[in-house]
Amino acid sequence: MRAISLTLFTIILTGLLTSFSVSAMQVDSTQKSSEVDDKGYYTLTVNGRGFGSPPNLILYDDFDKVTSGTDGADGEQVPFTSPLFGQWTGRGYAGISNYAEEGNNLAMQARDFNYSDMNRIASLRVEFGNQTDIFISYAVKVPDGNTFAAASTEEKFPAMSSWKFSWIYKDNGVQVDGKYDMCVPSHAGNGSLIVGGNDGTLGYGDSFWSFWVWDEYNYFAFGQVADKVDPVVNKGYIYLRSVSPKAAVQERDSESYVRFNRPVMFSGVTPFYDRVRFPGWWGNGDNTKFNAYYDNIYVAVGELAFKRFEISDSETYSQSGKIYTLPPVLDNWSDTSVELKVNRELMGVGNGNYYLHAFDQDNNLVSEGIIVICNACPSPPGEFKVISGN
Ligand SMILES: [Ca+2]
Repeated sequence: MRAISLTLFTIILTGLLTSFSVSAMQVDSTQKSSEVDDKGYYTLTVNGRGFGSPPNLILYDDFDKVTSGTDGADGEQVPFTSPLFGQWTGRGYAGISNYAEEGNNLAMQARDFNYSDMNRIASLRVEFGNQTDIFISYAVKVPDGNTFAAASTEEKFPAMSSWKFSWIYKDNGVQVDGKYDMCVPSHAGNGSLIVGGNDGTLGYGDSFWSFWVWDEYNYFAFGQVADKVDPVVNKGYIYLRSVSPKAAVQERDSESYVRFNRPVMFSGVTPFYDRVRFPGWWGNGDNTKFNAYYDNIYVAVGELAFKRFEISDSETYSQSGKIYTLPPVLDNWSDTSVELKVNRELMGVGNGNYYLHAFDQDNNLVSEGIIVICNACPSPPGEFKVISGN
């Protein structure tokens, strides 16, 4: 998806190609473990070539990790050690994030009902040092019986700006203060969706009307890689994706959307950030019946942040309605083999099939639609058939 305009580099590389072969990232086969590990996850081994170095994974939390003694229950506090990989650094406000239990799945509640002021915002924050490059993905829903933030009735978008779904920022610089901050994304009123913060705006995404589903999860991904010479002057790469069972994949990036075809950083603002929190903020209007669940939070930083493996419910990536970024086991990552962890909650008759999609560090979809979870294949109930290869 990203154009490479390094003509000189291309000329030099063309000369080198006579003596070297360039190995692009490619998936050849997959294999899933038959049993879960001690934390309750299946291991999906991906074999191929050109995997290179792993991304700098900071955190992965699907809130379902089995820990000794307790694995969370409805209304219990989510500990900072909740993530399968990494851990939370702190909170966004005084509000405590509690588990939400829905069937076999656990998620995180965005509201603390013990507060009525700003501290009712239950937000978890992870810090990672100064960075210019990031990729995040997560799932979010408004459960049945609740409203969208600032909406007085269910299944409506309010007129006012009401919900910053995640907030990437520097120090505590979420105000107009010269410290980078970016809401990814923000509901800006009447269903409009914007990627912007108090110290700069990148641009709009497809409106919430076009994809948002009620009582089910919506899947967001956002990433950006800044130019390394001058991130304020030279163009970087910016990407936003929204997905739901209603609308499939909606993407905008620096090549498809003129507003994203720009430098990542802003003049007069710190050209880096060091943390992200979920949710970023919610408020304004009538929030009597607001609550939301967050799940499957993935955070990677650094120049390789876009390199990743996702599974979705469609063989064709663009037609996916549910997408999960899978956490790699960094210690077992090699150029030809990567181990990924798969949530057991995705397994089971009735959950459909899932397909693996691989992206390289430039956000190119390099491998698509390898079936890896076969809940709906013709096999005895409860037996998960593994198909290797494509
Ligand atoms: Ca979960």
